[in-house]
Parts: sequence; C-alpha cells; structure tokens
Amino acid sequence: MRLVFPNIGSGRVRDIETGVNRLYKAFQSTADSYRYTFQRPVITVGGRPNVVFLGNHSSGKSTVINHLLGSQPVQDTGVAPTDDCFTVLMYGETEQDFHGPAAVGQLPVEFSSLSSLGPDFLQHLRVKTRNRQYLKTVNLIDSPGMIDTAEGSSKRTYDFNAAVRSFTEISDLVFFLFDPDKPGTTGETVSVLSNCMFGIEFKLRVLLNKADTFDDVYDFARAYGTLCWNLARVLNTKDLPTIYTTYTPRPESRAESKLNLDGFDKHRAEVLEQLRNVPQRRYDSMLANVTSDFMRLSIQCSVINAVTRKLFFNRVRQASIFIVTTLTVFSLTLLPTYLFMLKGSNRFSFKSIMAYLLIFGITGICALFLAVLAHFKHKKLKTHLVSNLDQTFEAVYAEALVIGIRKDIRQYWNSIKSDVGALLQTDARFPLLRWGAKRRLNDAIYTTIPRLANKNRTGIKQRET
Ligand SMILES: Nc1nc2c(ncn2[C@@H]2O[C@H](COP(=O)(O)OP(=O)(O)O)[C@@H](O)[C@H]2O)c(=O)[nH]1
Ligand SMILES: [Mg+2]
Repeated sequence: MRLVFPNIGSGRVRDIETGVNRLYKAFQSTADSYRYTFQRPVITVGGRPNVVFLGNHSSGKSTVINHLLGSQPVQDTGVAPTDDCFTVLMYGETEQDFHGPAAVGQLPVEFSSLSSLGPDFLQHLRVKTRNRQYLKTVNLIDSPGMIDTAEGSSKRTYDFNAAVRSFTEISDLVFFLFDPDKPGTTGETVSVLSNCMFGIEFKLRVLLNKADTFDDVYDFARAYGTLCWNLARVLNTKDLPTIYTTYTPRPESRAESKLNLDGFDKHRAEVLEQLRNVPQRRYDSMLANVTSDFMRLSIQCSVINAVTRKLFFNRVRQASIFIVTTLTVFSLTLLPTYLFMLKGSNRFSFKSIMAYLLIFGITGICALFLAVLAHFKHKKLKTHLVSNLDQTFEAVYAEALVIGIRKDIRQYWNSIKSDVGALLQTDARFPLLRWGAKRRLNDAIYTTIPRLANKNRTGIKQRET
C-alpha cells in the first residue's frame, strides 16, 4: 500500500508553521510567568506519520499489524494476554529490537515526551526496526491489551493513562479495537476512553473487530448495540464516532464465518483508505496538540490567577485591618497616657518615659500579635485554596461548564491539576493575569488556531482535487 505525503513544503503549510511558531512566541512570557511548559508541537518535516492501535487484549491489534506488514509476523499474537509493552514498529534496513531507554533513542523527536513517563514505563517500551515496504510510509504502534477490570491498572507500575495519552497525542490516527466477546467498556478501557481522548476525538476510529466470528445477525446486533451504548456513556462527544465492523482475513475466514462478510469487507476497505490518507492528517494532529497546549496554558493561568487574586485581596484586607487596628490602639493608649501621665510633666521625666513605653509597648505588642495572626491565617487560606483547587476551577469556568461550551475543559483540568497544586505549594510568585492576556489566549484558542486548521483543510482539499 503506497501512502502519499502531503506537499509539506508548500506555501500554505509554511504559513501554518509560521502561524503556530508566532503563537508560541507570543505566549512564551505568559507561560514562563505561570511556570507552564509548552509541549511544543514537533513535526519533523517529511517525518513518517504514526498510527497507534489500542484496545482490549485479544481484540486483534497485533494481528492487524502483522497483516498490514505482510510476510513473516512481527508481533506475537494469541488469545491470552501476550504482550505488556508498547511497541513502535519503524522502517529500518537492518532488523533490530530495542528495549527501554535505548528504544527512546531510536525514535523520532516527537516521541521525546515519552521519557517523562519514568523508568518503569521505559521498561515497557520496545522499538522494532523492520525492512518492510509498508513501514517506509508510516510508523505503527502496538499497545498492551487493556485489562477489563478496575484492578487491572493498579497492577501496572507506570501511569497507563498518561502513556496512552502521550501516544495518542503523538499519533495521527488512533484505532480502538473491540472484539465481539468484549464490546463492553469497563475497567481500563473506560478510563482510557474518558481520560485520554479529549481534544483528539477526530483521530479516533473505533473498530468492532473479528466480525467473522458473529454467530448470526442477532449476535452482531447485540455486540454493536452494546458497544454503542457503552461508548455513548464514556465519550464526551455529541455524536458517536463511526464504528467500523472489520476482521482480519485468514484463509479460513470465509469458510468458517456464519455471516456474509461482504458488508464487513466494505468497512475494512474504508479503514485501509483511512490508513492510506493518514499523512495528510499530520497537520490536523499538530494543530490539535497546539490547541491542547493552549487550553492547558489558559486553564493553568486562570486557576493560578484566581488563587493568586484571592491571596492578594486577603493580604490587602489584612494590611487594612492591621493599619486601622494599630492606629486605633495607638490613639486609645495615647489619649489616657497623655491626660494622666504626659500632660504637664517634663518630656524626659521618668513618668513621661514610662508613658512612651506604655504607648509604643501596647501598640507594638498588638501589631506583632496581628502580624503573626495574619501570617497564620494567610497560610491557612493558601492551604485551603490549594486543597480545594476544584472549587476554584469550577468557579472560574462556571459558565462554560454549565452551558457545556467545551466539554473537554474538565478533562484538560484533570490532566494539569496535580501540577498546578504542586506549583502553588512552592514559594513561587505569580503575577496577576492582565485583562488583555486572557482575551488574547481565548482569541488564540477559539479564532487563530481554528483558522490555521481551516487553512490546512483547504490545502488538503485542493491537493485532493
Ligand atoms: N476470527 C478472528 N480471529 C482473530 C481476528 N483477529 C485476531 N484474531 C485472533 O485473536 C487472537 C488475539 O489476537 P491478537 O492480535 O494477539 O490480539 P491483541 O491482544 O489485541 O494483540 C489471536 O488468536 C488471533 O488469531 C479476526 O479478525 N478474526
Ligand atoms: Mg498484541
């Protein structure tokens, strides 16, 4: 199968790259002020697109990959969970396998974010270079089968969701496979679908695989219906994604299948067409990553700003109370001491010195008491705000959450919440967000990036005609 690369050097695409770079440059100082690290969109010009296969164990991921590669199977297949590694299959003249940290070194630059997933994850990373024609145009990523129990994930020694999210962000197409035996979405599958697909739903292709194993049309309807029902509950999109009912042909498929496979063949052809067109979607993926980056930045800035603002106004209130109370105490001690001790007596007499000591002593003790109280109260408020960041987030985004303008806001928030909490616990100082900065961020997310995406789509359409 030959894949056609988009004309990456064309003026329109260069415009998109320039536009994106300009955006990153414009917001770098805001990101620095709020300690946000951009996950720069690294698109290697002419680089191969990436396609990841996710799904339950035994849903047929490795079998599809072997089928695409042809000749000798590269991946192990079997009914029992056979693989607990993420495997990137790349083109290479010499056939080699790399494990762990050595594997990262073999990967293109856009995979660099994987290193941050930690050493336990790297023990579950493999790169295989194979001299197969198909891999000249696309990198294929096989994944460990998801375990359909909630306890499954706890057995993993690394953050499985974070790993899946990284691979889906890097990839240009994400195939999610289900098999008729497990069309339910429970345990790890639910977790991945609801936490790792936000903002990149357009890359997702759901495959109800092993269609040749349906007993009859009712069996098919049951599996399809169950899958739709489960997907609707976990995906945050208005429409259900298209479900492609497919199978990987084997010599015995047609003889064994109890259903006519022609309809499923049509879906298989559509999936193969999607794979053929994947290079043209690279800029869409890159722009989706840019949107994710700016959404995270915007949420991080807004929440930190809301906390900083509350702390700032608390300080202002405390300072006002301090000044008013200290002045009041000063005046209240001054009046009686003046009347009874200072009036008519010598300025340096023992009585006068005692009067001054009394005035400044009482005022000083009061000021010290207020300062210590303010310090502890401020600390308590900060601890309260940091441990209830969800409340601040909900208050900041109340309108958007109620109207449902962007359903993915909460998921973006969940992905940065712990970082924001950790940042606020440090002694780092954050400026108050300037009014114009928030508006410019919104412009970038809701106007500039979609405009760049449209430019890309027009470019693709023109190339296709
Ligand atoms: N009938 C049928 N069996 C399949 C199909 N795809 C995979 N299998 C079988 O399902 C089992 C699990 O496949 P595998 O590719 O290892 O699944 P993975 O765990 O998702 O990688 C293997 O025994 C395959 O032979 C298919 O389309 N139809
Ligand atoms: Mg497998």
